[in-house]
Amino acid sequence: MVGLLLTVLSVATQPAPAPASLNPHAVELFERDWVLDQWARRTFDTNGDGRISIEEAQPAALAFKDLADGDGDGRVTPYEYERAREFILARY
Ligand SMILES: [Ca+2]
Ligand SMILES: [Ca+2]
Repeated sequence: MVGLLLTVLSVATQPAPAPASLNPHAVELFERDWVLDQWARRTFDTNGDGRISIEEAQPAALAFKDLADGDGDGRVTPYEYERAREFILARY
């Protein structure tokens, strides 16, 4: 009886697992490059704290990939990255 209660309690108090879809590396894209960071903060800093969090970096990284992947093969090459960076610098 006590054992069952303990089992129920330990299940109930376990922290919720982090969403599997979060990519912790997405945020590095913006920490590494101020041009991308500035661009991302305009649209994706949803809580307005001036920083791109891991959660906020997910849609931002997807949007950057859409913007940068000129030939649509699903990968951003260093060349495409530089072109996208120039585009952002010129436009934003
Ligand atoms: Ca934020
Ligand atoms: Ca590409």
